[in-house]
Parts: sequence; C-alpha cells; structure tokens
Amino acid sequence: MKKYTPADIEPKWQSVWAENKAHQTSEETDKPTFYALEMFPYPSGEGLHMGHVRNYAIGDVLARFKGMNGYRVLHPMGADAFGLPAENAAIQRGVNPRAWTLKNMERIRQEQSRLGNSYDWDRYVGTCTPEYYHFTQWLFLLFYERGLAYRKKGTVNWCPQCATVLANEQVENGLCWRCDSEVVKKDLEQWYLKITDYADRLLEGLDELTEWPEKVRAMQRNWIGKSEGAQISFTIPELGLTEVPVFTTRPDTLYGVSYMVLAPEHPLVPRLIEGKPNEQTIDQFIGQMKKETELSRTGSDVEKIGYDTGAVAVHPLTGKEIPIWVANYVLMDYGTGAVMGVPAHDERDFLFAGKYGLPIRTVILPPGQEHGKNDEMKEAYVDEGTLVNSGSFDGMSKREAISAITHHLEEVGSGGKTTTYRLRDWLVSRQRYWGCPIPIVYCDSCGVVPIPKEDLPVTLPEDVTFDGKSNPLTTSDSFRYTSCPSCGKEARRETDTMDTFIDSSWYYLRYTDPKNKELPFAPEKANEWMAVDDYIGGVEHAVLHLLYSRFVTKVLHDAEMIQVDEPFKRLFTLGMVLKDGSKMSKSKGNVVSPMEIIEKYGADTARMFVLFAAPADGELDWNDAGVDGIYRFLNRVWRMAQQHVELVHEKPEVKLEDSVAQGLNRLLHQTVKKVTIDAGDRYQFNTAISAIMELVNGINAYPAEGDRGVLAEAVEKMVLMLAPFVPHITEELWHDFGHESSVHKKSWPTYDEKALILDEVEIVVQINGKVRHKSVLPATADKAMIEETILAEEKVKALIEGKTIRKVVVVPGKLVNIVAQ
Ligand code: ANZ
Ligand code: ZN
Repeated sequence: MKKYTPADIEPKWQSVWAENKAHQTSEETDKPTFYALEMFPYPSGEGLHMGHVRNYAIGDVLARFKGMNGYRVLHPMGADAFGLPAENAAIQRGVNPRAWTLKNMERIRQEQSRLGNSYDWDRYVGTCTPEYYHFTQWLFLLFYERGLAYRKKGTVNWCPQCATVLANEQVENGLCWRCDSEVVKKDLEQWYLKITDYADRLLEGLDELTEWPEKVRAMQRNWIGKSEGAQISFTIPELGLTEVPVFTTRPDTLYGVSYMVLAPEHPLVPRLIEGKPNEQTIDQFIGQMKKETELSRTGSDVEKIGYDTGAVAVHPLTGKEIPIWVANYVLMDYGTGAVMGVPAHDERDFLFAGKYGLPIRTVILPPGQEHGKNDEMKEAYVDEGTLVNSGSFDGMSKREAISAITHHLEEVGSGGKTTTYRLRDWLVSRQRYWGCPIPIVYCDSCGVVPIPKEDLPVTLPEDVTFDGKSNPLTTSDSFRYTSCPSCGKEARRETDTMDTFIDSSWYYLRYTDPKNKELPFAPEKANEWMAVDDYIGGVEHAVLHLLYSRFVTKVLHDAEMIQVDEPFKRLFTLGMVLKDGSKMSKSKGNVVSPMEIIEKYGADTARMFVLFAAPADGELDWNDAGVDGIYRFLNRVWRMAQQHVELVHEKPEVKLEDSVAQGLNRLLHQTVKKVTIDAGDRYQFNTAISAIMELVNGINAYPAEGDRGVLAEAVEKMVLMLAPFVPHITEELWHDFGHESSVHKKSWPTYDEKALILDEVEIVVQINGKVRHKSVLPATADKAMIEETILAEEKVKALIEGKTIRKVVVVPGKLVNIVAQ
C-alpha cells in the first residue's frame, strides 16, 4: 500500500494549485458571494508563529467550506508592512528598512503557502508599497477635504523608547502598546483625525453588530464612553467670571457641593493662585501632573492629592461660597476639566474630603431613612434615594431631581443638559521614517497646502540617516524642501508619517480592487463584496484596529464610496496559543516553530491540531502528544481510504437492506449534519473534527461482508468532509479514488433528516431499580406498547416469577422499571 508522506504530497499539491490558480477569486457572478478574511500579519523577522497558524487555519476552513457550499469566495492576504521594527533594524544593524521588510514579506508568504492556505495571491497587498500608500494618502486627503483631518497643538502621549507620539488607544495602562515603556506627556503640534464626530454612530452601530463577540462590543462602548449629564456654571467673583462650568452626571446632588476642583492644567489655575500662599506649591504640582498619565492620576488605588487655591466660587443656586481646589484626580481632557465636589455621594470626593477635612453634606437619603447621619458615614451613598437639604427639590427621587434641577438651571441660565465622551480624536502623526508620508506641505505664503491628488504618491526618500535620535525624514533635504503646489514658491514638506493603523484601517477594501491605479477601489467592486462576512483575528485589536476600521468605513460611506457603513459583519476572536500554560515567547524559550512542525508532520497535521485541540475561541495549550495523535489519525484515514480505493471507484449501489448498513448510513448522515453546522456556522471546529473521527471509527468497525454501497459512500464523504481541514491529504486521496478534478471544487455533502431517525432503540429493563435485561424495540413504540411487549418477554417473565407486580414505570425510548415483590 502507498505510504502517507506529507513531505511529498503537500508541496506537490501546493504547486499544482499555484499553477492552476486554484485559489483565484472566481468570476461566476451568478453565485452568492462570501468574503472570508483573516487579519493580515506584520512581517516581522521571525516568520509565522503558532497564533498565525491557528488564525489562518480557521479562516481557511471557512473559505474552503463556503466554496464547497456554492459560494463565490474572496479570501485574500497581505502584509501590514509599515512600522517600527523595520526602522529599528535599520538603526541597530544598518539594514535598509524597505529591503528588510520585503524580505520578511516574502518569507511569510512562503510560509502561508506552505500551510496550504487558499489565498488569492493575485490580490496580495503590502501597505508599504507606493501602489498602496498612494491611496492611504488619497484617503488622508479625503479626510482633510471633509474637515476630518486637522492639525492641533496639544498635550500628547510620547513614548521615549519608540521616540514618537502615540494615540490614546495605543497607551495601555500607561505603557506603550508596542514596547511597554512608560509613556510621558509632551506638548506638540500634530495631525488628528476627527473620530469624535462619529462617536454616536460608532456607538449606535455596535447594536447592529449582533454577530460580534459581546466582549468586543462592550470594550468599544467603554472606549467611546458616552456619558449624559449636565454642565453647571459656577461664579468666581475675584476673576469677574460668571460662567465656570463643571460637568456632572449627578445634577441632583448640586445642594451637596462643598468645594470645587479644577484639573491642575486648567487654564484658570495660574490666575487663581497668583499671590496666594499656595502659589509655589501648586505651580510645582502642576508641573508634576503634566508628566503623569491618566492612569497614574486616576487609578482607584492611587492616593488623591490636592491643594486649596485660596480662591472661592459661588454656588449657582444657594449663592454660598465654596473653596476651589486643584487635585490629581480631575483630568483636563474630560468634561470641562472642572468638577463639583459632592463627598456624600461620590466615592472619590468622599476620600478627598475625608483626607483634607472638607465638609460632607448629605442630600440624598436611602429609601426609608429619615435623617442624614454624616458622622457615621463610612462611604459615599451613591444609590437611589430621596432628596433632602435641597430647597424646593426636597422629596424628589434622584431621577426626578436630575431633570428638575437641570431644567431649573437652564431657566436661570446657569447650565443645562450635555453629553461628553471619553473618546478623543485620533492622533495620527508619527515622528518616524517607515510609514506613509502625510501629503501636506507648509508654505510661507499659502500656509498648510494639501498635495493635489494627481501628484500622489509622495514617496519615501532614500537619502536619510538613521541615528535613532530624530525623525530620519528630517535628514533628507530632497524630501523636506519642495515647492508649494499652490503658488510654486519654496515650501517645506510635512515630515511626520501616518500611524500604521491608518494603513490597516482600509486594506480589506483594497483587496476588492487591488490593482486600481485611479482610486483606492472602485465603488462597484467594493460593493460586490463588502461587508466582510467573516473576520478572524486576535482580541487585542478589540478597540484599536476594529474601531479605526469602523470609523474609516463610515467616512467612506458618507463620501459615497461604499454602500455599507460597517466593515465586518461577523467577527471571530480566537484564543491564544500557550505552551505549558503560558504564552509562547522567545524570552520564555517555549516557542514551537510552525515550520518545524510542518517539516516533521506536515501542514495538515499542524492545521488539524490547532483546530482540534481546543475550542477556537479558547486558549490552546500546545501539546506534543496531541500533535502525534493527529498524525496517527491522518495515517489511519490514509490507510482506510487506500484500502477502499477500488470500492469507491466502483461505486456500488447503496441498498440499506440490513440494520448494520442502516446504522452506518445513519452515522454518516449524523456526521454530515454535525460538521456542516459546527464548522460551517458555529466556529466549533474541534467538535466537527471529533464527529469525523467517530465516523472513521464506525467505518473501521463495519463488517467486511456488509452492504458495500454504503461503505463506499461513507469513505468518499469522509474525505470530502475532511477537505477544508486537511486540504493536501484529501486532494491526494481524492485523486487516488480516480477523480480528475480537485476535491476542493466538489460540492459539500448533504444530509437527509429522514436518515437520522432511529428505527429501533434499545430499552433497558430494570427490576426494582437494578438493570436486568435489555431489549430492542421500534423507536416509535409508545408507553402502552412498550409495557405490553416487555412484560410478555420470556426472560422478563422468568425474572419476576412468583412475585407480584406493584408498579411499572416506562420512559419511552429508554427504560422500563418494574417494581415487584
Ligand atoms: C458631581 C457628582 C456627584 C458626580 C456625585 C458623581 C457623583 P462619568 O460617568 O465617567 O462621565 N468628573 C467630571 N469631569 C471630570 C474630570 N475632568 N476628571 C475627573 N472626574 C470628573 O463621570 C462623571 C462624573 O465624574 C461627574 O459627575 C464628576 O463627578 C466627575 F454624587 O459630579 B460628578
Ligand atoms: Zn504656497
């Protein structure tokens, strides 16, 4: 018998597929479309890791499954190829970032092919190529034309290690998302995209994304952080100001205010402290706070620190004076940068007031309580209740008071309803070389001038120095100095490049029309495929990439470039691959290299293992014995199929005359049903594979003299069902069966619900609760018939001889219990 040698058959079929362009997107426009997409990789110098293998295996199974189910499938791949590692390699090893990246891209492409993934390579997209970034620049200009790209000076997050600014989304717990360095604050003039204009639509859109994991939707909701409340104006007489607003979600607690707090960076602070006793201390405090991150100031375990400015504010309703403080826990870039302190009903204020001896005034009583007991308070009371000490609003519920007080403030001109968001505009400037140049020049006469679209792309220069200290683009005179597109005079080019998340926010659209030289994509091409039906990737992109892509899609929708306004219909986030319980990493020395596994066992084993070893959304613990087990299983499949080559070829008639043949037929239909639903619809690849394993066992146990028709059919369909999971071995076996065309072009097997119905069932007979006998009855038998048949059986009669039957309990399809004494 021919031996299973993945090292021969896998490369063989891969070249056949490449030659035949087997994975090219088909032009059969009468078929329904299916867009299957895996997040494209960053082409690092290390090649693919097991997480990639798992990600691509899922996408590939879905793409192949849909193809076999009559869809016209788009399944593209590319590389997210701009970014810092290339530049760091240039700084550390003197290599050219472009050459370094292109080499890595090629390597990854080879490895992806070696996995047997069915990508349409003709649509390959690398974001660092001028053909691609031409249109990243085009998009930037579209944003600019629509008033959605602007330049602003402000306090930004700066990573000293990466020597560049970061967007808010790229600061995780105060650390740089890429290198984990502590992020500091800096004042710089930078480009922003106005994602805040889309805050409400980004939020509302989440409700429609019912096929996204709830976890991801919740993370985006939190990130957008919509908060409804009121703006309330206080007066500061010594500055002659009547409208210093605070933002609060609890206007009902207005009578409980005992102080006001400004963020240390609040523009009024220097004027308030001038000449006051705390002036120097507060000045120092401001300097210190400017360097700190949001988390180090507002984390729940961070101590609250503040200083009395010595100035007072006047309450808009009571006219009473309250002290104005500055404190670390109030942030300048949220709400108005000013807060009304209500210690009795806000936890942070409670701690702050306790520490600095500020008064605590109860204005909300818990239901059923008649008096406030401030001296006994151990924590702020934040729940529902009834208003007290609140003038004419006494007796109202929290909810009533929120609207009544807000309404009253509106009437007296001291405030009103307002909504704030946590979301900030997307800071997209990066002081780095290996990114997409921002297509803008600065002219002394004309100011900020966008490069005309017909002059794109602005390409990256080669005459740059990588010293690791400053933006290399500033070292290229040929790049920096240019002429103004509008007046022709000398002008300077913007030397910042774009955040690489812009590159990846639209690549899925480029795949629909990858060679277009005029536009990022033709609307009709994108509309043919969008939205992506299945998008598969890591949960680490829950906010960053997935939020940015949604934003960009909405802008392109508004620009009438595309019909849909959500890019990804269904999202699947896969779990991590671990080894011995911890994440595979170089530093832990526990990395299992995909290419080594492929060399040893073949790509089919690697694919099947990552799909089988754990549910796709859970963590997968790498386990060598498990890989071995899969390899043995594929060998078993191989031997069984080889044994039956003649039989399958012959295709005897399926007769189903005896119960053994009917049994195998039923198992076959059950398996088809389970695999179709689990793998095709529920991302349950592990259970789908177990079902096929059971079928293999069933075929193995089938008697040699049994009905040959059903056996041939079971073997053939088993190979068909395995095809999306293990594309090489199945292609080889399929051809061994005598077929000329590819197994991957065959239709997916169907199942017959009728064949699933059991004709007969085994009934357990218990006597006084003990199992004594088993009997086979028609599956359709009802209670009365079961009881009658069982009691009439000789064996049963013998067992209860001499006893009186007290009771008979019948569970149809399962058991009969006879109580006899
Ligand atoms: C008075 C008050 C009383 C508040 C009370 C809460 C409870 P969310 O839900 O996150 O929007 N706040 C407003 N601006 C702030 C800033 N720049 N820095 C820090 N805290 C700020 O929270 C809104 C609440 O956070 C606001 O409502 C304000 O405190 C505080 F019993 O105002 B509240
Ligand atoms: Zn000019």
